[in-house]
Amino acid sequence: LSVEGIRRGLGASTVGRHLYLFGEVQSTNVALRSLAREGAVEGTVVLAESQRAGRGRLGREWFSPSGVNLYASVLFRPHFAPRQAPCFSFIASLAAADAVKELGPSPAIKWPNDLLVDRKKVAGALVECATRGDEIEFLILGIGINVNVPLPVLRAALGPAGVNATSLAAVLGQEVDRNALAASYLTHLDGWARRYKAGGPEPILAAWRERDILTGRRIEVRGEGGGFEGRALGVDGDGHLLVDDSHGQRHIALSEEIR
Ligand code: BT5
Repeated sequence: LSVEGIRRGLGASTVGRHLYLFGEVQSTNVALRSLAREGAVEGTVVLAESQRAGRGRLGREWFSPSGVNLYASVLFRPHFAPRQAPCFSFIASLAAADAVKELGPSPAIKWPNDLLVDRKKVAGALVECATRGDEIEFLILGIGINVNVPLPVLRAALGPAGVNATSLAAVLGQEVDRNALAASYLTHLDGWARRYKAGGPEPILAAWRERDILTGRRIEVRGEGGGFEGRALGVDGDGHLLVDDSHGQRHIALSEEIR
């Protein structure tokens, strides 16, 4: 990765105004959070070649080997209530989907923010918010994309979960230019953020629903208090997943794991 290489392909007005590229960090989300606390402007981006402690949702880990993938976090300072954050976060997977589609494969999105190619996960997004009272102080959208990591390495690192993961190089049968992919992702993210600003959640939700793989399917919901089976009905206006269980009871999933 190189800042010049990424800048060459970048066509964004806000995202990427400041671009930091690190060798190794604990987590790009954590590094960007420190910059945000020091007053970094909206659109500031942190990328790293590797992460010591890449984070997934719910305290899980994100496998982040060096020099082969993308780990990127982008800072937003939106003027909306914290309840709008989940829907806004959909722009990360939409932008990643656009960037991947330019390479060939047509990806699907699994709620809330997994990107799947051939039903296997190639990318995941993590949204983190800092709030002050009823307002968002800043919001960080982190994305990890498996780009050129060899499949055996990915599978060995993830254990049994590895069968559900893949990389772009594995899907395409050739290595992918990470600078070009990063530029494309950031450019699309900028576009989606502008669309959200102009039109609110609806255009985002409409695009997201087109790629959503869960709606209408039988699923298993796993939360802290146990799990249940049901049918996914789709997302509501807040970006939460609606599920009917086998007794016809309606549930609203906020952050649970779906299978
Ligand atoms: C996610 O979590 O999918 C969000 C991942 C976000 C990572 C980015 S990298 C840049 C930024 N900085 C960070 O520290 N994080 C963000 P979740 O839905 O919880 O998925 C995590 C689960 O996916 C793990 O429990 C594993 O089973 C699996 N997993 C871990 N690493 C993976 C990888 N590289 N590829 C595919 N699956 C993986």
